[in-house]
Amino acid sequence: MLRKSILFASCAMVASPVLAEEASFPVGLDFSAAVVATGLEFPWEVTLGPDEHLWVTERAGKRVTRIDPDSGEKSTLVTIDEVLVGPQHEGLLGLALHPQFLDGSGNDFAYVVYTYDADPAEGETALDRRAKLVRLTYDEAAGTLVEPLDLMSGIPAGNDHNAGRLQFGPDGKLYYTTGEQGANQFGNFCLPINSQVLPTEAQVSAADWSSYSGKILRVNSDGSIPDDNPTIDGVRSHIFSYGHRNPQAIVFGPGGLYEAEQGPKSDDEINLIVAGGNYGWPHVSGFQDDLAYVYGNWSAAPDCSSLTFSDFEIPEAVPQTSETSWSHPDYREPLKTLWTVPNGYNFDDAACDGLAFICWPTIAPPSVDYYPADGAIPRLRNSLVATSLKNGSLYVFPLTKDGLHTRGDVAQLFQSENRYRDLAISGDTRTIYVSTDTAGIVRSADGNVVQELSQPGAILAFTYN
Ligand SMILES: [Ca+2]
Ligand SMILES: [Ca+2]
Ligand SMILES: [Ca+2]
Repeated sequence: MLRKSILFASCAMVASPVLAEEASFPVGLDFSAAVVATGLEFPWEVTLGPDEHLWVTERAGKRVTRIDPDSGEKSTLVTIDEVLVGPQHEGLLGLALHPQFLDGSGNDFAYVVYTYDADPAEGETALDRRAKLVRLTYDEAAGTLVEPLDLMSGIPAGNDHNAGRLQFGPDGKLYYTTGEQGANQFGNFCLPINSQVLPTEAQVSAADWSSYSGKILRVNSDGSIPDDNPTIDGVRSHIFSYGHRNPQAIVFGPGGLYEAEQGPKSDDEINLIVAGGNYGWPHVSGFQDDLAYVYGNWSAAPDCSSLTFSDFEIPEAVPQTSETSWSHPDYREPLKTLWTVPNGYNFDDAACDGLAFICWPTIAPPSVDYYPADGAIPRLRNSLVATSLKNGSLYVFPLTKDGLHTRGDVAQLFQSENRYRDLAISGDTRTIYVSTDTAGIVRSADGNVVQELSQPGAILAFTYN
């Protein structure tokens, strides 16, 4: 056994000033924690296959790795040289296994999303960053993924917020999330946010996917557009929903398709996704309440590149609009926000070691899973479980029976000094596997900024005793 025992806080209450009144219950769960595997290069997706093994993408390692969760034994199924790797957001991202994988029907396909340079001849100085959806075939006897087949390519990508989660729906369609590439902030502050931009009929006919930023796509397993996708603004495309920021997290559950989305300085969102829904970004963050957010459109400022970006002050040259000045017939509010704060909230906390973002009232959720109503762990039943990159924790969102709403308290579990990237639930529902980033910054339980992670590049297992 390669497992090592490690010490974790088994549970903690939510430390949010806004949710203080909701953070009242002790979870009282009895878990043990173990390290299943280490030495992974930014493990990104972890998914449990029908072979009872963990299928893991390594974002920076460009590999799909198969791990025996009991012994920790690893094998590389494929290394994809074409993958373009960056410090945080570029590389080998989502993975989904065909719903009939290894059932004898011949559909032994693994689907992956990754970033690549669409113009490699230009070399490193002129990266044309794009993303693609590729199908691989599993050769079980050889233990390899072979015969790569491009299903969609030329999808917008950048050096920030590429989302990239893949999930099969109960309808047999692939759901694929795309980010807004971190447009309108930091080094990309003069790039427009395209989350509200929709394709024309001519673009769809020409397989021009350049408007697929800040979207959730619904795709046939051969890459084509499903006949029953929504017609949005008169055009049917791969787009299932739009108006997203960085929608890295999706999962199906009793209410349909759930999504967790990373907000700007506040207001991460939990959404229930409907066909053709507009989720508001960048006009609205969280609820349409004009609290601690206005849309400052830097790209619309005259001579944007002469400006200096600030997260705290929007210059007069940058057009600003309030949330409530925007409306759209298909707008959908979130189920929940983490967290909404009042106007005047101090986002530039001097106590945060010059790394104010780590103290912002968000959790940065990169993945979400559904814990079944008949699962073994009573307190998690019929809940969404999201990972947090900033707080090294899982967050638990109980659902109403019909799954259409969240209810009651949000619990924070298993806090450690790690960035939790993705999770998977074991077949017996007693163990939650979590992948951790290889490097990065987190906030510890006592509120300090931590730059050295305790279990980097690992798969952790939290087992209910
Ligand atoms: Ca997963
Ligand atoms: Ca929204
Ligand atoms: Ca708001």
